[in-house]
Amino acid sequence: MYNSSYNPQTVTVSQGTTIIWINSDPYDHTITSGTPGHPTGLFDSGDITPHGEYSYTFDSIGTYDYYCKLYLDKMTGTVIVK
Ligand SMILES: [Cu+2]
Repeated sequence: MYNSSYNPQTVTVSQGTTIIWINSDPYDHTITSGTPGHPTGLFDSGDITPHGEYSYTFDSIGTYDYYCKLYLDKMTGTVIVK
């Protein structure tokens, strides 16, 4: 996370991959499954503080949208699991 965006915004990984997000911004972000205002409840990091990180293992094939709950800052990302 940097400049209020997820970099890269979309990633494709193999089933069983663990992704680690690191907050390189000087303010908090979250990794929340779903789309802005519509969490799916699959995963939610809670507030990730500056320099903090969060990891999640994607065990099932599919396309997973996620977003940041804070400030409605329009941060969105997608993990494609094949
Ligand atoms: Cu954010």
